[in-house]
Amino acid sequence: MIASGELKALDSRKERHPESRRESFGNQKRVIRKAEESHPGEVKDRYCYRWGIMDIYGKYRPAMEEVLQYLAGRVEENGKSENGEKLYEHLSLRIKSDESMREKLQRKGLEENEKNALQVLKDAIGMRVVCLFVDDVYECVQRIRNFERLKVLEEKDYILDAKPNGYRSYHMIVEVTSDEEDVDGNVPGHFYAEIQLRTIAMDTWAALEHELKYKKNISNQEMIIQELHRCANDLAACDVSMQTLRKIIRQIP
Ligand code: 0O2
Repeated sequence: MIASGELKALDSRKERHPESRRESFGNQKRVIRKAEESHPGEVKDRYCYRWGIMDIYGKYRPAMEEVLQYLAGRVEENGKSENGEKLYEHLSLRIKSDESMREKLQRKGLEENEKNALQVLKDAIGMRVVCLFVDDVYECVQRIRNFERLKVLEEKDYILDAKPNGYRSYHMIVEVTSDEEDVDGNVPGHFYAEIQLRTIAMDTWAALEHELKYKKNISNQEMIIQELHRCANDLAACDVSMQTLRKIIRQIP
């Protein structure tokens, strides 16, 4: 991950030349290229819009970032239970990288353009809400359904109905309105986001499985798949136990 010191250095280069974008553009490109070599993908995604280089989201990137911040802000504002306890442990936010979005469009046989990236696929904007307990996941889902500017288009409960590999999570595809124009020229614009909600245990499993999925030349695939499935079930059993413990502790006068 790119260090914050390096980001500051890159930012300050732009601040030093605020009115001379054209003159310093060649130099900026060199700086980006150099930073890209050490942090593939990250720098380009962060700077290409700000520095005038378009990625697949074109001019819509600022609106996407605003939508993402709006979602995070609403979850933070609504993130306490009635007895004042935090409903979630942490949030993670991302705009799908230019590279991943292009790869996904290709995989789905779709042309690489703004409309397909922003409207046909609906997960360019993504927020993950990671909770301590399963009940809290459902409480967060309930609260999100009532957010202003937001319409729920689709919900998938992979907690109740885990994927065959053991993946558990609650997914919502939502439409969020923005003051900014969308890819169809509508103002207010319509943007789409995927919200994933899960417990820490589910999140840990997904992160490990994601890591292993990309390891090549695994000789004993069948055993690995079975073990991953077993781990997912063990973690799910832990989630149930923890939930029960909390209930018992809360009942103690
Ligand atoms: P990334 O990099 O996380 O964004 P689709 O979105 O069309 O590919 P589908 O079936 O419509 O697939 O969506 P689904 O099942 O709701 O899954 C979408 C996202 O959930 C994935 O996004 C993953 O983030 C996560 N996910 C789903 N299944 C698994 C799984 O088995 N293991 C792990 N680790 N994550 C999973 P992306 O676009 O694949 O990736």
